[in-house]
Amino acid sequence: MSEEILQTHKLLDRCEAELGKRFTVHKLHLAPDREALIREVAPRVRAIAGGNVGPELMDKLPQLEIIANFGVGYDSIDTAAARARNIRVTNTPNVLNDAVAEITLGLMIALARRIPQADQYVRQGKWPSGNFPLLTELNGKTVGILGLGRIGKEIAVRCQAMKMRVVYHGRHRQPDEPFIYYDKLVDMARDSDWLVLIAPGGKATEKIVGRDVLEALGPEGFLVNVARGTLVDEAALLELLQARKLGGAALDVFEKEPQVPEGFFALDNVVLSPHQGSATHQTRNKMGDLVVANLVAHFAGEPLPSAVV
Ligand code: NAP
Ligand code: 8YV
Repeated sequence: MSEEILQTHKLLDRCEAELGKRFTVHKLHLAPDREALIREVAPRVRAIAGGNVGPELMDKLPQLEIIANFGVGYDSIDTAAARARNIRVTNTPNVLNDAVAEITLGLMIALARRIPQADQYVRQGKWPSGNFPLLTELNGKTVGILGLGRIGKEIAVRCQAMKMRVVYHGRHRQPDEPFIYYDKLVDMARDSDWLVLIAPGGKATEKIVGRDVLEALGPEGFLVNVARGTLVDEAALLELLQARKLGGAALDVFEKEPQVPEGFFALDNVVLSPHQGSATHQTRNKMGDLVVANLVAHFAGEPLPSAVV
């Protein structure tokens, strides 16, 4: 009999096929009665594939040994609760660094040159009545990166290719990095033209980008959030964008996504993206492969490829 696992949400076809080859997979997201399914499989399920797992679900699955998160960010998993219950947690690091770094530069150029708005300008037949306005460039500007980690470093390399000056903030200075380190985020925002967020979500970074940081970035400054919506005081962000006290923002993540405050929709100094950071076939398939690899390693009693707990 193959091991029984619980899948919490839709995963990629290849990942689901590989899981199905090796395990008996119970799909919570397809269950007409989720609680009934959980009660029925609780005596046998030893693993979860997906995300959004808190102590309530952990306590309903007494045999649970491992949660294989689909994503590098695991803020949707209560890791303290998992640790307390000797449940392992894995994520999908590195395989998505390039995809996220690429969209970050794409969002920066789209915002600097208002590409979505320019596209609409042409589609609405406005060009014959006049040229689209002159805008700004990345080269020669300073970009401050909040979170010079696996993805942040890939973003830094690409910003350098754009002839930008890179500086960074995090809890620790990284002596091997050639960039200037700021121990205060508000100081980095003041000295930067662009502020790129790529640090983890969760309590420790909740609203770390508050009104003070946004005001320090200022009317010529641009915010790019490819981390988590929870890092930003979204109400203050919207207000400052509407008041033109912040130059612009490119947002791939939101506080209550997929709900997005409608106030952003009418703004021409904003580029909006529906959490597309890793949304490519090759990257999502690699993320799925890592979910499978962690579960296979666990049940084989081998070291986990990417454990966080
Ligand atoms: P990582 O390698 O762990 O890097 C995280 C960086 O954030 C580190 O440099 C760390 O530096 C800094 N950091 C951590 N906690 C901090 C805090 N409390 N205050 C300030 N800085 C802090 O992670 P990664 O693989 O690059 O991924 C980063 C995040 O990107 C993920 O957690 C996820 O939320 C997000 N992400 C989004 C997408 C998307 O689709 N938009 C896709 C993938 C990932 P210090 O240790 O020095 O503080
Ligand atoms: C995923 C992400 O899209 O890896 C992350 O942390 O934010 C994205 O790669 C997201 O986790 C959805 O599963």
